Amino acid sequence: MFEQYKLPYAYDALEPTIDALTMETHHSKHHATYTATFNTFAEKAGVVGQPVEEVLANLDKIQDEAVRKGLRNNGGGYYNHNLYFSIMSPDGGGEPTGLLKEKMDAAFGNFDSFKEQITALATGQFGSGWAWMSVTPAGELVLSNSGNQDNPISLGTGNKPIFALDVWEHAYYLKFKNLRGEYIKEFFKVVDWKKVEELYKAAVN
Ligand code: MN3
Repeated sequence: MFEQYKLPYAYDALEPTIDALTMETHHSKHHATYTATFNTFAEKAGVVGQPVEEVLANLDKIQDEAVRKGLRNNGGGYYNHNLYFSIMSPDGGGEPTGLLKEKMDAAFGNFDSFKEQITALATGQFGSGWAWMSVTPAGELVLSNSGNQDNPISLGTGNKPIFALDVWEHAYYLKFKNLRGEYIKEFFKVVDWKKVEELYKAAVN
């Protein structure tokens, strides 16, 4: 059984940046459904017990097309939201520090430049999808975007995501309506950079 990520904060804890109804719907409806459906397909594929990363990295080994598609979409939805919810915090915001700051400045110039680049990827993602910061096998940071519930693992890049920005409309529509750019600008107020740094360190170990 793949367990849904349990939020370490209340649904209203990210107010006013992310409103309580959006958080509750996102976690208790959307993510709960991805998790349940992923478990159904994981059983069909016989991959229960494997880490989700391994399942997503080995989709091409699944023969049955419907099962492969089910794992890609729902395993992706499961993994992506686990990461997204875990890098937000009521104590978030500000800028990266320590090793993460060093690495991000080396890769993107400075924090403002990082924000510009990831914002361009997130606003430029046509339709539903995600923007990512990931760690390459060489330990370098790279940015990307992807459609639907794809991610750098399921796309076979070999990179490990450490930062996920959900730009499906369900992530912002109740509060921000069609203004994806406004949501992205606000999102940075709740990013837990300490958590992202932890994920960076785990990814390079
Ligand atoms: Mn979502």
